[in-house]
Amino acid sequence: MSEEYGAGQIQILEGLEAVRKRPGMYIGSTSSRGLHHLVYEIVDNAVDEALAGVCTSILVQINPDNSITVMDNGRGIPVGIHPTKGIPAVEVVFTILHAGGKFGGGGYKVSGGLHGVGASVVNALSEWLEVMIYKDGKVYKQRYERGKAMYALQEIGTCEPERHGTTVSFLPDKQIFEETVYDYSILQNRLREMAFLTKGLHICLKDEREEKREESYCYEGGIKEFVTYLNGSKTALYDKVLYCEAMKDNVFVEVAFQHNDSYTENIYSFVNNINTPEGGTHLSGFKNALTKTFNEYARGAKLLKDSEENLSGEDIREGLTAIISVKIEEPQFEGQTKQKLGNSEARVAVDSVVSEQLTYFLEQNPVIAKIICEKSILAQRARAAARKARELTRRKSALDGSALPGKLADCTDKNPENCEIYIVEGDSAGGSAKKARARATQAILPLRGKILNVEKARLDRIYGNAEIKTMITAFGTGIHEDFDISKLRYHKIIIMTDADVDGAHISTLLLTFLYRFMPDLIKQGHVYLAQPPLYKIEKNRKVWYAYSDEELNYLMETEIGRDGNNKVQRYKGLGEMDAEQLWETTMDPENRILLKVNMDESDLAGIDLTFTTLMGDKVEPRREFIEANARFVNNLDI
Ligand code: TTJ
Repeated sequence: MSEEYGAGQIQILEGLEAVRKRPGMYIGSTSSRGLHHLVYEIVDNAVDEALAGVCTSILVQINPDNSITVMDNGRGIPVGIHPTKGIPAVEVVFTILHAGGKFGGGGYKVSGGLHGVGASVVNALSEWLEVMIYKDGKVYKQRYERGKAMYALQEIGTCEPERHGTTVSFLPDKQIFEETVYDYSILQNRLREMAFLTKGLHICLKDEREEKREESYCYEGGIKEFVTYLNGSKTALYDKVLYCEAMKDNVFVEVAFQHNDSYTENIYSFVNNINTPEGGTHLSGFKNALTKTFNEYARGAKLLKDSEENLSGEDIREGLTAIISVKIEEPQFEGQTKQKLGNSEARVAVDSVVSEQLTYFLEQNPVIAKIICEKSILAQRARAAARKARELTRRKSALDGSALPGKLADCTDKNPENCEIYIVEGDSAGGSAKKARARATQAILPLRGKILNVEKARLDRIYGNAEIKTMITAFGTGIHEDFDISKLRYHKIIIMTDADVDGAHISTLLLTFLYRFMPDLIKQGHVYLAQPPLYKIEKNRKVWYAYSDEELNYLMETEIGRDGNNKVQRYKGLGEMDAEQLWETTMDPENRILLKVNMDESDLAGIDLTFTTLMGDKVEPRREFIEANARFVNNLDI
């Protein structure tokens, strides 16, 4: 670039240099998460155009080199000279920090509340970025490398006068990101969610790398269809999805919900299209309205007698799937992770919109109203029974502080950081594990047979279940509202099951329990799956273990050789290994392979779907899921 920089341009570069120095401050992290964040940042801008009603379609493409192209048919970023910066508005957007805002038009910019760091951050963190604008029959282009404009905005040709839109392509910088390969399914989940949240918007995702894939999302019903989708693998209690929508005190409120016959509550809240996993004022406004309105209705309809207690919020939300989506001009985020909405006007708006429209709906739909009230009353009774069961266990352990389950072979070290607990399927494998273990740090808890499927049981049964009680006591953390992670007795909880279909099923049952009742154990990385080997190969008194078919083949081709005299043993279960083998292959911290169970908190809906699909009672979706995700068994990202 031959032009000299003016003072303004030097400032610009200093701004973007700051982004390159501390990328984490702007996009959270430089891991895979940050990498995908770049795409959302650009897509958010296009979605803003859609929310303004001037863009109907967005294409997101993963190119063969893992660069990304985002194309919209909006008005096109303005190209006129910016009144104070003296450069084209588009260049301001891509080179000045915090200049993501709209120009002219006095737009109601809502998306990007949490990310919202703007396109200039993406530019700063890209090896190169190119923007093309189609506007008034002309095509404009500019290219940047690591944030620096390579030339002034150029008019590069003409287009049909009807055509309008913006196309941005960028290649994330390998100097910045630890991971530079895009994951189709991560983009897929977020873009599908975006499409649900913006009714009528077409979003197309295209993968142009080796494995070509393409999918389009467009939901005329918006979040109403989102609820149907989430309840897809469950059994809905009634066929309507309740839906409210209104603008109230400058807050746009949209709520959709439907109950299913399960016992878990499944509510996702969003502010300006961004998920708020920790909820906030919009969520509490919704819960408040729901509790109040159903109690009023149940009393009025004499479904709840004068002598009976009010239904609690939890009772009414048992088996509820709901989406709450609000759009507000200046979202305030609170809490440690800044994922909790703080604006009090959102609480008031959601509460009043839901109360008013739900009261009307219940009066118009007495059959549905009754179904929900009756389910809530059953939940209320089960909860009272569960409370008794829980108090009983609590009292027992209070009498004798060390009342650990008899089946537990505890370790001697008392520092939880050093300690591990192996949850083992069956008494015989449990016996081998007890012999094999390092007594100081490894505790063994054998469980008998299949544990209770918590997706299909009410609280009273869950608390009454012996295997579950045993685990809760052994972990030491308590459960549900009593959960306290600081009391965790082992920093590694290791699930060890046979490497077969039954074993995978038991692992899934255990993970379901942990996910539903002690999600923090997973979130904070305390849960692991042991990986027992599938094969033992012996030749000339040497021994190898293979943990997959691929590994077996590899060993046979290389080290071992296919010639005659070697002996391959397929392990069907942990029980076939003696204590020494079990130690060597699966438990010895020096040699074992442990898979850490992660959860992607940006896709809670996806996780929920995984569990209800695997554990719920509809057979067809489960079969399809297992066929499509055979890898789940080996892949620990739930
Ligand atoms: C702002 O108001 C006047 C007309 O143009 C509006 C605008 O900024 N439109 C706009 C921006 N459309 N699309 C974008 C955009 C698209 C992508 C893919 C990326 C970025 C940074 C902006």
